[in-house]
Amino acid sequence: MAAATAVASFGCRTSSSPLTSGPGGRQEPAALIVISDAPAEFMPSTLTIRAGDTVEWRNTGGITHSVEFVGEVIPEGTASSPSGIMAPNETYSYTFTAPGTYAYICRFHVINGMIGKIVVLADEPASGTTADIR
Ligand SMILES: [Cu+2]
Repeated sequence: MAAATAVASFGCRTSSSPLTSGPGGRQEPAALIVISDAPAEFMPSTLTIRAGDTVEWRNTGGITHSVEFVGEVIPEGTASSPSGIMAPNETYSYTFTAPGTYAYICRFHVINGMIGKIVVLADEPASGTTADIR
C-alpha cells in the first residue's frame, strides 16, 4: 500500500504574484466612483488607492457631470482632457501612476459641493521579507 498523500513542504515559499500583471486586455478598475444627481456627488468622495490602480467614474444620474482635476498637482494627461465631461451612463477611467493627493470637481455642481479626492499611495512591494532560508 502506497501512501497516496505526498506531503512535500520544503520551507514556505509564498508566491505572491503582483496584481499589475495582466496579459493585455481590459484592466479591471481597482475602484469605482459612482456619480449621482440627487444629491450631486461623487461616492465615495475620498478614495485611497495605490499607484498603478485604475479608477472608474460612472455617471448613474440623468444629467451631465464632469470629472476635472484641480489644484497644484494634476495627474498626467488629464489637464487638457475634455473626457471629464460625462453624459448620463457614461464612464471615465484613469490609471494613476504617480503617488499624491489629487482633487477633482464636477464643473457643473462644484458650487453644490461636488468635489472629490483621490489619494494615491506608493506601490509598495507587498511580498514578505523572508527569502530562502537555506
Ligand atoms: Cu455634477
